[in-house]
Amino acid sequence: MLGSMLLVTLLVGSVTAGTVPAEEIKPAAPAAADVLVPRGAYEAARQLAAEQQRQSTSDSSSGGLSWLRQNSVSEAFSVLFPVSGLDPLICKTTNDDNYNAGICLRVTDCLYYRGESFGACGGGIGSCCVFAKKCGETTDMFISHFVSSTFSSVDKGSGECKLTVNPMNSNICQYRLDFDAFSIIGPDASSNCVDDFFGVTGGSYTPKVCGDLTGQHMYINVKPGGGPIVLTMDTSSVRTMGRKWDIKITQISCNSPDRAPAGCLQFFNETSGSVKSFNFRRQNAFIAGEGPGELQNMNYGVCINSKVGYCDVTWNQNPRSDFTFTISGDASVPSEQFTSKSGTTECTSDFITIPGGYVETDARTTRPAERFCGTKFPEVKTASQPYTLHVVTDVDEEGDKENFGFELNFRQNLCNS
Ligand SMILES: [Ca+2]
Ligand SMILES: [Ca+2]
Repeated sequence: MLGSMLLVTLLVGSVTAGTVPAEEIKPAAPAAADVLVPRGAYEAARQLAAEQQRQSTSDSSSGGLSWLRQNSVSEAFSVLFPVSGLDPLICKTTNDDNYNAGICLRVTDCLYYRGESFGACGGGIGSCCVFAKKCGETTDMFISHFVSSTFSSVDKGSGECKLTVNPMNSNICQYRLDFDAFSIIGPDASSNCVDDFFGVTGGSYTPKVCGDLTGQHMYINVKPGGGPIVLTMDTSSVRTMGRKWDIKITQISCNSPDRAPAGCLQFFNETSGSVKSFNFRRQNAFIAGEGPGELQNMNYGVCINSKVGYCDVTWNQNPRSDFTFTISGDASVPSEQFTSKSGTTECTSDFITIPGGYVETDARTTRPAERFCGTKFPEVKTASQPYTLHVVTDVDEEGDKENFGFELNFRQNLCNS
C-alpha cells in the first residue's frame, strides 16, 4: 500500500514537471524528478525500476530483440527515470503502416529530439517515439528508421543518399538493420547491382545488395567507442520505379542479450524458421526482362542459435515452389529436370555451405555433403555447432539461367528424437 502511494506521488510529481526547460531534460540524467521527491525515495524507485528492467530483459527468451515490455509499473518508472547504461524501452506504435516500433520516451524528450509520437507507452506515461531519418541526416538514437522520401509514388532515383549512424554511447558493439520495407531496382543479367544498390560502411563486412529485401535483416559489428557507420542508398536517376525503403536501425550494447555472435551477417534465435537469399522473390516464374534474383559477390554467414535440449538441425528447400533453390545451372528448363549438385568439384561458382552436413541416401545410410548448388536441394542434416549456413556467389551468371537464389527452412530437432 505504501509502495503504491509512493508510486502515485512519483508519477503525479513528474507529470507536473512540465515547466522545466527542454534543454535540461536528458534521457539518461533525470533532472525534473530530483527536485520533486525526496532523494532517498527517488533512489529506491530508480533501483526498483533498474532491477525490474534487468529482470524483464533477462527473462526475454523470444527471438530477436526484447519486445513490447509495456504497461507495467516498472516500465512507467523506467520511462520517467531512465537508468544510464540500460537500453530504453521498445514500444509498439499504434499505426503500424509505416513503422512497427519506437522508443518509449517522456513526451518532452520525444519533442526535444524531434521524434514523432505514435501513441502512449510505458503504462501510459511515455510517448512511443519514432525517429525517421532521410538522405543526408544523422542519428544516434537507440532505434531509428532510414526511410525513403516517399512511400508509394513512382519516382526517379536521386543518386547517392546517405544516413550517418553514430553510436549512442561508447558501449555499442553492434547494429541490427531490419529491412521493414525495401524495394529498389534489382540486378542486371549478370547478377550485378548496377542501377540501384545499398551498402554499409564503417563496420564489419556487409555485401552490396539491391532488389527486394523486405523482411530481411543484417548485423553489423563495430568497435565500441569508434566512429559512425554510414548507410548508403544509391538509386539511378535515369531509371524510374516505385522505390521505397524503411530500414530500422537498432543499436546493441556490448553486454546485450540481443547481441549476435560476430561473423553472422544474419542470426536466427529460433528453433525453426526460414532463410532467404537477398532479393529472393516470391514469384514462381521468371519474368522476362528482369535480371536474376541472385546477387553477385556474396560471401557471408547465417547463424542459428543452438537451443538447449536440441541436438541437430535439418535444412529443407521451401516446398512452396520448385524455384526455391535455383543457385547455379539452367533453371529455365522444365522443373522436372532440376538437379541437385554437391561437393567442391561440382559447386564452384555459386553455392551454399552447411558445415558438418550429411544427406540420407536411404533409411540406413548417409553421405557427407557440405557444399550445395544446382537447381534442387536435398534434405540436409548437421549436428556441427555452431549451426551456420554460408552463402557464396561469384561475379557473374556465366552458364546460369534464371536463378532466383534460395529459400530454405531450418528446424532444430530435440535430442533423442
Ligand atoms: Ca547463379
Ligand atoms: Ca553467379
